[in-house]
Amino acid sequence: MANTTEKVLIIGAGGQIGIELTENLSKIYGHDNVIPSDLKDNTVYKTNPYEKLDALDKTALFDIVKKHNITQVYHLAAMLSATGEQNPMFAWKLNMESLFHVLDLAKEKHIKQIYWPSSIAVFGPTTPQQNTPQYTVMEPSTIYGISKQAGERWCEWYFKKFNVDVRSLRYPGLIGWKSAPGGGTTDYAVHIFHEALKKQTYECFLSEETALPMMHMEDAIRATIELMHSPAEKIKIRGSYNLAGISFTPKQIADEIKKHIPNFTITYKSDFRQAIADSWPKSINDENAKADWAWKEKYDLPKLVTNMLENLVNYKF
Ligand code: NAD
Ligand code: AKB
Repeated sequence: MANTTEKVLIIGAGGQIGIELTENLSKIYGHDNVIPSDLKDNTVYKTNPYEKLDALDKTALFDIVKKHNITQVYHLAAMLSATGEQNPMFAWKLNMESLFHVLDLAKEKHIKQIYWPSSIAVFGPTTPQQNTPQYTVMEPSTIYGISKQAGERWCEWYFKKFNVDVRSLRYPGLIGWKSAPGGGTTDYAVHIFHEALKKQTYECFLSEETALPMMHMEDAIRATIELMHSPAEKIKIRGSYNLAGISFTPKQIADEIKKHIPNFTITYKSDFRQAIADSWPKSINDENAKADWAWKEKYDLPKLVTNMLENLVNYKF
């Protein structure tokens, strides 16, 4: 589907999601029409026009939007749950101020559409942990979760007040083989595959029974693009949609890996990320996404493990 009227800016395109999202959006809109940007120097993109951008620099962001006649922004830059707890004030600043800059671009009619990801981190220890509903108690206990919850409220407010077409998903932990994770609590579920292939053993920073919602990156990217391509009238939630994926524990993923690598072993040594994981849902209810824009995931745990191992065997970061 080549659509040359759209020009897409991706902020935080050098990260775990950005790399795969840029690749997929480039297939849809063409490489020239998808502009990856990041704080980092470009070491990834050969055929897209790349911009080095600090998402906190509103003037630079505005200049890039004008220079490329941007119509849509996917705003991914953020500090995640584990790194956010190490640097709470900066995590709050980055996660909130950069979102305001992007929301204001749409309010001032410089761009037409925004995608901004939220997270299961919006939930907290007082939230029901099984089959967590879309609407429930939300008292997040990390700065990351607090910033995502506040961000959701701001997105809905900009939609209601200024008709800003902003769309969002509460991603679970994302697992992909094309890019490395960047400082989250769910990162173990990516690291485990690399270590299983390299050393046949992995020391997990969460305990063996810590269930968390997770999702294959391919499903997450497809959900993002399907949400963004849905007619506006189907998008009933302008805060952020629950997205369920697959729920499993470190022990369950290790057992699944052992079916492919029989001598794989796992040990457990919880660190500060255990408390974060314990405050999050164990499984998510995403019936609103299913009902409103026909969401359906493809990956279960066996399929995810097979796909990760098959692809990572020959992959070098
Ligand atoms: P990541 O840490 O891998 O990537 C973030 C990117 O943003 C990095 O390349 C970083 O260099 C860039 N960045 C940081 N500060 C910047 C700044 N000031 N200006 C421009 N770029 C900057 O993160 P990710 O996993 O790709 O996550 C992307 C988004 O998705 C985040 O908002 C995150 O909260 C959300 N999310 C991710 C997951 C997950 O499991 N990966 C789950 C839920 C939500
Ligand atoms: C993290 O662990 O911080 C992220 C997330 C679930 O938002 N992967």
